[in-house]
Amino acid sequence: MNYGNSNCGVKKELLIMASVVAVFVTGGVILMSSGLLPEEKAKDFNALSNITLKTENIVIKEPTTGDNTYIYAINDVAKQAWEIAEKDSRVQDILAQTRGSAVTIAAVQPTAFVDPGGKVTHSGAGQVMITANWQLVGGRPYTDAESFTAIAGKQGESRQQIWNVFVDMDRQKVNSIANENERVMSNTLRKDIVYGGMNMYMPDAAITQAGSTVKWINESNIPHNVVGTYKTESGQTINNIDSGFFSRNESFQYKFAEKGVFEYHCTIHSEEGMKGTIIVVVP
Ligand SMILES: [Cu+2]
Repeated sequence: MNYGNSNCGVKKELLIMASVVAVFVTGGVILMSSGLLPEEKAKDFNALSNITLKTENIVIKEPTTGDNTYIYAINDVAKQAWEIAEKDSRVQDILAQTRGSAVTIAAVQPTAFVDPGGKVTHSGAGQVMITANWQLVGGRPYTDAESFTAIAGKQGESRQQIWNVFVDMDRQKVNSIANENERVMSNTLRKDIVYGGMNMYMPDAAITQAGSTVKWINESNIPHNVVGTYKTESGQTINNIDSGFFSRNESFQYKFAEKGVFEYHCTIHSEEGMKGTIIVVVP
Protein backbone atom coordinates (compact mmCIF):
# COMPACT_ATOMS: atom_id res chain seq x y z
CA MET A 1 0.00 0.00 0.00
CA ASN A 2 1.44 3.32 -0.94
CA TYR A 3 -0.86 5.76 0.68
CA GLY A 4 2.05 7.84 1.85
CA ASN A 5 2.14 9.22 -1.64
CA SER A 6 -1.52 10.10 -1.79
CA ASN A 7 -1.12 12.06 1.41
CA CYS A 8 1.90 13.81 -0.05
CA GLY A 9 -0.23 14.82 -3.00
CA VAL A 10 -2.79 16.43 -0.72
CA LYS A 11 -0.08 18.07 1.33
CA LYS A 12 1.49 19.56 -1.76
CA GLU A 13 -1.80 21.20 -2.75
CA LEU A 14 -2.25 22.55 0.74
CA LEU A 15 1.32 23.78 0.76
CA ILE A 16 0.60 25.78 -2.39
CA MET A 17 -2.55 27.11 -0.75
CA ALA A 18 -0.58 28.01 2.40
CA SER A 19 1.94 29.94 0.29
CA VAL A 20 -0.91 31.84 -1.38
CA VAL A 21 -2.33 32.67 2.07
CA ALA A 22 1.15 33.72 3.22
CA VAL A 23 1.39 36.17 0.31
CA PHE A 24 -2.00 37.66 1.29
CA VAL A 25 -0.94 37.97 4.92
CA THR A 26 2.28 39.72 3.88
CA GLY A 27 0.24 42.04 1.64
CA GLY A 28 -2.03 42.87 4.57
CA VAL A 29 0.91 43.76 6.80
CA ILE A 30 2.30 46.10 4.11
CA LEU A 31 -1.13 47.80 3.82
CA MET A 32 -1.34 48.32 7.58
CA SER A 33 2.04 50.03 7.69
CA SER A 34 1.31 52.26 4.69
CA GLY A 35 -0.64 54.91 6.64
CA LEU A 36 -4.12 54.21 5.25
CA LEU A 37 -7.22 55.55 7.05
CA PRO A 38 -8.96 52.99 9.31
CA GLU A 39 -11.91 52.74 6.84
CA GLU A 40 -9.52 51.97 4.00
CA LYS A 41 -7.74 49.39 6.10
CA ALA A 42 -11.09 47.81 6.94
CA LYS A 43 -11.97 47.63 3.25
CA ASP A 44 -8.83 45.66 2.52
CA PHE A 45 -9.23 43.38 5.47
CA ASN A 46 -10.03 39.83 4.48
CA ALA A 47 -10.44 37.41 7.37
CA LEU A 48 -9.79 34.42 5.11
CA SER A 49 -6.36 35.73 4.21
CA ASN A 50 -5.36 35.58 7.86
CA ILE A 51 -5.89 31.87 8.38
CA THR A 52 -4.23 28.81 7.07
CA LEU A 53 -5.34 25.21 6.83
CA LYS A 54 -3.94 22.76 9.29
CA THR A 55 -3.42 19.31 7.88
CA GLU A 56 -1.45 16.38 9.18
CA ASN A 57 -2.82 13.36 7.29
CA ILE A 58 -2.60 11.09 10.28
CA VAL A 59 -2.41 7.39 9.44
CA ILE A 60 -4.48 5.57 12.05
CA LYS A 61 -4.27 2.06 10.65
CA GLU A 62 -2.35 0.47 7.79
CA PRO A 63 -3.74 -2.63 6.06
CA THR A 64 -2.46 -5.91 7.47
CA THR A 65 -2.76 -9.52 6.31
CA GLY A 66 -6.30 -10.57 7.10
CA ASP A 67 -7.55 -7.02 7.67
CA ASN A 68 -7.39 -4.89 4.54
CA THR A 69 -8.54 -1.71 6.25
CA TYR A 70 -6.77 1.59 5.88
CA ILE A 71 -7.75 4.41 8.22
CA TYR A 72 -6.51 7.98 8.09
CA ALA A 73 -7.54 11.49 9.15
CA ILE A 74 -6.73 14.85 7.60
CA ASN A 75 -5.99 16.44 10.99
CA ASP A 76 -6.27 15.67 14.70
CA VAL A 77 -9.84 17.04 15.03
CA ALA A 78 -10.97 14.82 12.14
CA LYS A 79 -9.21 11.95 13.93
CA GLN A 80 -11.44 12.66 16.94
CA ALA A 81 -14.46 12.48 14.59
CA TRP A 82 -13.41 8.93 13.70
CA GLU A 83 -12.88 8.06 17.38
CA ILE A 84 -16.48 9.13 18.05
CA ALA A 85 -17.77 7.30 14.95
CA GLU A 86 -16.06 3.99 15.68
CA LYS A 87 -17.95 3.70 18.99
CA ASP A 88 -21.31 3.97 17.21
CA SER A 89 -23.13 0.66 16.82
CA ARG A 90 -24.33 1.49 13.29
CA VAL A 91 -20.73 2.12 12.23
CA GLN A 92 -19.70 -1.14 13.85
CA ASP A 93 -22.43 -2.92 11.85
CA ILE A 94 -21.06 -1.43 8.61
CA LEU A 95 -17.55 -2.60 9.46
CA ALA A 96 -18.85 -6.10 10.23
CA GLN A 97 -20.70 -6.12 6.91
CA THR A 98 -17.65 -5.02 4.88
CA ARG A 99 -15.25 -7.54 6.42
CA GLY A 100 -13.21 -9.19 3.68
CA SER A 101 -13.34 -6.16 1.34
CA ALA A 102 -10.67 -3.53 0.93
CA VAL A 103 -11.94 -0.82 3.25
CA THR A 104 -10.75 2.79 3.29
CA ILE A 105 -11.87 4.95 6.18
CA ALA A 106 -11.12 8.63 5.70
CA ALA A 107 -11.88 11.20 8.38
CA VAL A 108 -12.23 14.24 6.10
CA GLN A 109 -14.01 16.83 8.30
CA PRO A 110 -13.85 19.12 10.16
CA THR A 111 -11.23 21.19 8.42
CA ALA A 112 -8.96 22.85 10.97
CA PHE A 113 -7.75 26.42 10.55
CA VAL A 114 -4.86 28.12 12.26
CA ASP A 115 -4.93 31.88 12.78
CA PRO A 116 -1.69 33.94 12.79
CA GLY A 117 -1.57 33.58 16.59
CA GLY A 118 -1.41 29.81 16.24
CA LYS A 119 -4.97 29.25 17.51
CA VAL A 120 -6.71 26.27 15.89
CA THR A 121 -10.39 26.58 15.04
CA HIS A 122 -12.80 24.20 13.36
CA SER A 123 -16.51 23.73 12.76
CA GLY A 124 -18.60 21.34 14.79
CA ALA A 125 -19.32 19.08 11.83
CA GLY A 126 -17.21 15.98 11.43
CA GLN A 127 -17.39 13.59 8.50
CA VAL A 128 -15.97 10.13 8.04
CA MET A 129 -16.15 8.32 4.69
CA ILE A 130 -16.18 4.55 4.78
CA THR A 131 -15.55 2.97 1.39
CA ALA A 132 -15.58 -0.74 0.71
CA ASN A 133 -14.16 -2.06 -2.56
CA TRP A 134 -14.33 -5.60 -3.83
CA GLN A 135 -13.88 -7.30 -7.19
CA LEU A 136 -15.05 -10.45 -8.90
CA VAL A 137 -13.40 -12.22 -11.81
CA GLY A 138 -15.47 -14.79 -13.64
CA GLY A 139 -18.02 -14.51 -10.83
CA ARG A 140 -15.50 -15.40 -8.11
CA PRO A 141 -14.05 -13.06 -5.46
CA TYR A 142 -10.78 -11.66 -6.73
CA THR A 143 -8.59 -11.38 -3.65
CA ASP A 144 -5.05 -12.22 -4.76
CA ALA A 145 -3.30 -10.69 -7.75
CA GLU A 146 -3.33 -13.01 -10.76
CA SER A 147 -1.51 -12.65 -14.06
CA PHE A 148 -3.18 -10.65 -16.80
CA THR A 149 -2.87 -13.72 -19.00
CA ALA A 150 -4.87 -15.83 -16.53
CA ILE A 151 -7.72 -13.33 -16.16
CA ALA A 152 -7.89 -12.10 -19.79
CA GLY A 153 -11.19 -12.92 -21.47
CA LYS A 154 -13.01 -13.32 -18.16
CA GLN A 155 -15.71 -11.01 -16.92
CA GLY A 156 -14.44 -8.55 -14.33
CA GLU A 157 -16.69 -6.81 -11.89
CA SER A 158 -15.68 -4.08 -9.50
CA ARG A 159 -18.02 -2.98 -6.76
CA GLN A 160 -17.87 -0.06 -4.40
CA GLN A 161 -20.04 0.93 -1.49
CA ILE A 162 -19.70 4.25 0.34
CA TRP A 163 -21.10 5.44 3.64
CA ASN A 164 -20.80 9.00 4.90
CA VAL A 165 -20.87 9.23 8.66
CA PHE A 166 -21.72 12.70 10.00
CA VAL A 167 -20.43 13.43 13.46
CA ASP A 168 -21.50 16.16 15.87
CA MET A 169 -18.16 17.18 17.39
CA ASP A 170 -19.74 19.15 20.24
CA ARG A 171 -22.14 16.46 21.38
CA GLN A 172 -19.61 13.71 20.64
CA LYS A 173 -22.06 11.56 18.72
CA VAL A 174 -22.94 10.36 15.24
CA ASN A 175 -25.76 12.47 13.79
CA SER A 176 -26.57 10.48 10.68
CA ILE A 177 -25.19 8.01 8.18
CA ALA A 178 -25.84 8.36 4.45
CA ASN A 179 -25.45 5.30 2.27
CA GLU A 180 -24.64 5.98 -1.38
CA ASN A 181 -25.86 3.67 -4.16
CA GLU A 182 -23.50 0.82 -4.82
CA ARG A 183 -21.24 1.52 -7.78
CA VAL A 184 -20.60 -1.28 -10.22
CA MET A 185 -18.13 -1.40 -13.06
CA SER A 186 -17.99 -4.46 -15.28
CA ASN A 187 -16.07 -5.30 -18.40
CA THR A 188 -14.27 -8.15 -20.11
CA LEU A 189 -10.71 -8.17 -18.82
CA ARG A 190 -7.88 -7.84 -21.32
CA LYS A 191 -4.17 -8.52 -21.14
CA ASP A 192 -2.21 -5.57 -19.68
CA ILE A 193 -5.30 -3.36 -19.56
CA VAL A 194 -6.57 -1.68 -16.39
CA TYR A 195 -9.98 0.00 -16.53
CA GLY A 196 -10.54 3.19 -14.57
CA GLY A 197 -14.10 3.89 -13.49
CA MET A 198 -16.04 5.59 -10.71
CA ASN A 199 -13.89 5.48 -8.58
CA MET A 200 -11.88 2.32 -8.90
CA TYR A 201 -9.41 0.50 -11.05
CA MET A 202 -10.12 -2.97 -12.43
CA PRO A 203 -8.28 -5.24 -11.95
CA ASP A 204 -7.02 -3.54 -8.81
CA ALA A 205 -4.00 -5.84 -8.76
CA ALA A 206 -2.43 -7.92 -11.53
CA ILE A 207 0.83 -9.55 -12.54
CA THR A 208 2.59 -8.71 -15.78
CA GLN A 209 5.88 -9.77 -17.37
CA ALA A 210 8.94 -7.50 -17.45
CA GLY A 211 9.03 -5.68 -20.77
CA SER A 212 5.25 -5.34 -20.96
CA THR A 213 3.38 -2.11 -21.46
CA VAL A 214 0.36 -1.72 -19.22
CA LYS A 215 -2.41 0.62 -20.31
CA TRP A 216 -4.97 2.37 -18.10
CA ILE A 217 -8.20 3.35 -19.85
CA ASN A 218 -10.62 5.84 -18.33
CA GLU A 219 -14.17 4.62 -18.84
CA SER A 220 -15.88 7.15 -16.58
CA ASN A 221 -17.10 10.69 -17.09
CA ILE A 222 -14.62 12.17 -14.63
CA PRO A 223 -10.85 12.53 -14.90
CA HIS A 224 -8.47 10.21 -13.04
CA ASN A 225 -4.73 9.86 -12.76
CA VAL A 226 -2.21 7.14 -12.02
CA VAL A 227 0.38 8.24 -9.48
CA GLY A 228 2.80 6.05 -7.62
CA THR A 229 6.27 4.62 -7.30
CA TYR A 230 7.64 1.71 -9.26
CA LYS A 231 10.19 -0.14 -7.15
CA THR A 232 12.55 -2.85 -8.27
CA GLU A 233 12.86 -6.13 -6.42
CA SER A 234 15.71 -4.80 -4.29
CA GLY A 235 13.42 -2.04 -3.07
CA GLN A 236 15.31 0.59 -5.05
CA THR A 237 12.99 3.22 -6.45
CA ILE A 238 13.36 3.40 -10.18
CA ASN A 239 10.61 5.75 -11.12
CA ASN A 240 7.98 8.04 -9.76
CA ILE A 241 5.12 7.72 -12.20
CA ASP A 242 2.54 10.45 -12.70
CA SER A 243 0.18 10.12 -15.65
CA GLY A 244 -1.44 13.53 -15.27
CA PHE A 245 -5.23 13.59 -15.47
CA PHE A 246 -6.88 11.79 -18.34
CA SER A 247 -10.56 11.88 -19.29
CA ARG A 248 -13.12 9.50 -20.73
CA ASN A 249 -11.75 7.16 -23.41
CA GLU A 250 -8.28 8.59 -22.90
CA SER A 251 -5.53 6.35 -21.65
CA PHE A 252 -2.13 6.27 -20.05
CA GLN A 253 0.47 3.61 -20.65
CA TYR A 254 3.76 2.66 -19.09
CA LYS A 255 6.38 0.09 -20.01
CA PHE A 256 7.59 -1.93 -17.04
CA ALA A 257 11.11 -2.93 -18.03
CA GLU A 258 12.28 -4.62 -14.85
CA LYS A 259 11.05 -6.96 -12.16
CA GLY A 260 9.36 -4.97 -9.40
CA VAL A 261 6.16 -3.63 -7.92
CA PHE A 262 4.18 -0.54 -8.88
CA GLU A 263 1.71 0.67 -6.28
CA TYR A 264 -0.44 3.57 -7.41
CA HIS A 265 -3.56 5.55 -6.74
CA CYS A 266 -5.69 8.34 -8.18
CA THR A 267 -4.86 11.47 -6.20
CA ILE A 268 -8.41 12.84 -6.17
CA HIS A 269 -10.14 9.54 -5.36
CA SER A 270 -7.68 7.84 -3.04
CA GLU A 271 -10.00 8.51 -0.11
CA GLU A 272 -12.47 6.22 -1.88
CA GLY A 273 -9.82 3.56 -2.16
CA MET A 274 -9.01 4.19 -5.84
CA LYS A 275 -5.68 2.41 -5.89
CA GLY A 276 -3.99 -0.51 -7.54
CA THR A 277 -0.88 -2.64 -7.82
CA ILE A 278 1.06 -3.98 -10.79
CA ILE A 279 3.49 -6.78 -10.01
CA VAL A 280 6.20 -7.16 -12.63
CA VAL A 281 7.80 -10.60 -12.93
CA VAL A 282 10.55 -12.01 -15.12
CA PRO A 283 9.30 -14.54 -17.71
CU1 LIG B 1 -9.88 9.18 -9.82
